[in-house]
Amino acid sequence: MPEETPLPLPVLEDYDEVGPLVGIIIGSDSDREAVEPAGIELDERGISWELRVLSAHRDPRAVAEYASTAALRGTRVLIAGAGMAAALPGVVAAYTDLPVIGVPLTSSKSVMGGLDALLSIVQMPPGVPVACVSVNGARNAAILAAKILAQGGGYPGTPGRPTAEL
Ligand code: RP5
Repeated sequence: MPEETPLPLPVLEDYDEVGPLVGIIIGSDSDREAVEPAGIELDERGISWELRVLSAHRDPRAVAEYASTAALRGTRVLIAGAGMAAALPGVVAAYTDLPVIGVPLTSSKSVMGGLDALLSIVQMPPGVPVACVSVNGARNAAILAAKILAQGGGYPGTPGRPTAEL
């Protein structure tokens, strides 16, 4: 029998084949500083992570590709931070079965210090849940991600850590 060649998955071209345990997505470069505490917290816990800037409004196709392939790469939890009409966590949740933690962020154009983003993230319709931490609560998002990972024995080196099957 001829050796089977895996089918190419063009959407994965930009990403490492095996992803980190946690994927952090933000809607804009201007959100970077606000989610830094999440990266610091995950580093301190020895949990692998990556950060992507992908806007639900400006580049919805890239968001769909990233979210729909994250589990395939072995990622176990997604954190999505955005400000203003923060559709990002909800759109990510629409494309994956992974748990999604939304972080409402304050931006220079926020209404009431981020209330706009808080409501956009927390008011998901029934059937598409997004966990929501406080406004600018990136550190809590990382701690929650760690707790979710601990339930499945998903820390690096733990037997059962999923690997990508491409
Ligand atoms: C949201 O709009 C982003 O998450 C950001 O918080 C906000 C403003 O984005 P920029 O205009 O700074 O790119 O989509």
